[in-house]
Amino acid sequence: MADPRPNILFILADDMKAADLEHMPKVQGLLVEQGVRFTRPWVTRSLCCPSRATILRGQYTHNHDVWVNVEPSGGFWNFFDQGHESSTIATWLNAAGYRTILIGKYLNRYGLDRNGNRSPTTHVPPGWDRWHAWQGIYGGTDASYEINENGRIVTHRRSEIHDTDLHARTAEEFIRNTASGVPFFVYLAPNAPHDPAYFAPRHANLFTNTPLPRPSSFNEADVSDKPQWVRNKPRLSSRQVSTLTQFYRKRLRALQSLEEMVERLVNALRATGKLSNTYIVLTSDNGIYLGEHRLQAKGAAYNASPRVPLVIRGPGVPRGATRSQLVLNNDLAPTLASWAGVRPPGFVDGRSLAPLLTSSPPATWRTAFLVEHRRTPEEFAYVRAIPNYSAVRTARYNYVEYGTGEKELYDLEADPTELTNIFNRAPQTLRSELKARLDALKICARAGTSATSCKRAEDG
Ligand SMILES: [Ca+2]
Ligand SMILES: [Ca+2]
Repeated sequence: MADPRPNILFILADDMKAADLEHMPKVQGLLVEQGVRFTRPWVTRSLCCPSRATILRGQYTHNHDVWVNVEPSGGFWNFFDQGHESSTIATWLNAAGYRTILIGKYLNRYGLDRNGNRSPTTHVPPGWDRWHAWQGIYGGTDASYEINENGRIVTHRRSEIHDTDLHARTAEEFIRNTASGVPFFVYLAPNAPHDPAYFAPRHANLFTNTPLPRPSSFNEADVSDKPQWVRNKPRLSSRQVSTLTQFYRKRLRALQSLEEMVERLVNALRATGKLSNTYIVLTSDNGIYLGEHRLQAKGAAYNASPRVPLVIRGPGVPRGATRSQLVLNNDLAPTLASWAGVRPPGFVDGRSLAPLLTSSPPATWRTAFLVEHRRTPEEFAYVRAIPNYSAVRTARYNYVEYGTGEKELYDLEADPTELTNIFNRAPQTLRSELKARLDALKICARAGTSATSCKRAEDG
């Protein structure tokens, strides 16, 4: 008998900004207008590998303990050594009868040895029926990339097929070849638009004059309110702005392949009669700074890096709606689990978004969440430059405590681009309230302690 449970197509871009959606008309027509767009989606650690560990397990970083992209404090081997692969969204759904596939990026440094040297691997983690994961960093070199295709390492030349196009083909074949009545889960994680933002030759002439966005925080003129690590940064030079502009245009070109992939997969779902019973999610593992507050790259607490896009369409989801609740990458695994009728393990910190995808969402929702950062000596310079911090965000405030003792507080209603740190003039009651929320959140659900659950700490 046919299984009535819905299919899940989960698309995870790499370093995509929420504002990039404005340049993606196919995604607008096929996903945004057909479903719910979240206006306040965040990641709780804005760096690739930690965020992907969170997406796979539904936990805050301090609870999965994969802090960075590189071993020993992060990376694939850290996730592997902790045994995390034995319980992920893939194992939960697979055990419940879902047919599963991962396509694209798994975890940073998968396909490298523990010293970071190239070491192609045929390892396929539990829970995945089919496996098409890149080897190494950024999926390869300018000339080629290697993919572990179900235990066989295959080299593809970029001159023959762009990586996102290959992923689209793999996903389409999987969708078409999975028998009707067998629910499937596609975890589709293209490189786009991550640096170096490889794009297909057919998109080379697009966006040649598109200007770099310049929000009011762009190249912030006065950083005297900011902590030392930001004050140390000079204003961006015209040469740097030019480089960022070129990078921005390359990113938009790379995202055109993602646009076409979405269209191709929606068409395949429609042609096979599966579209009406498939949830499609589009999000990113983190955002990025393209000059905001003089910054580039990611990892800091200012909004452009922890803010991501999040769009969901599917059975029963209202069309063309928006939701402004605070939603997190922690919530993705429990949401997918709830669609599959699976109860997630007790270690999960996030909560299912399913109640927000009805026409009458609940009146109460989390009122705060944690954004966290630890630097380690082995990490990239842009990560090392940011002192350790823990931050609490509410609908109105962003409060950051650094390991240096420095503090920041932004009133997001009065100052949505975080230009003026008001910590020193904020009322003591507000400071105390935010500090109490932060203190509870930064240890929430810590194993082996009596710390309160993260859900409770978020609800306040
Ligand atoms: Ca990323
Ligand atoms: Ca300022």
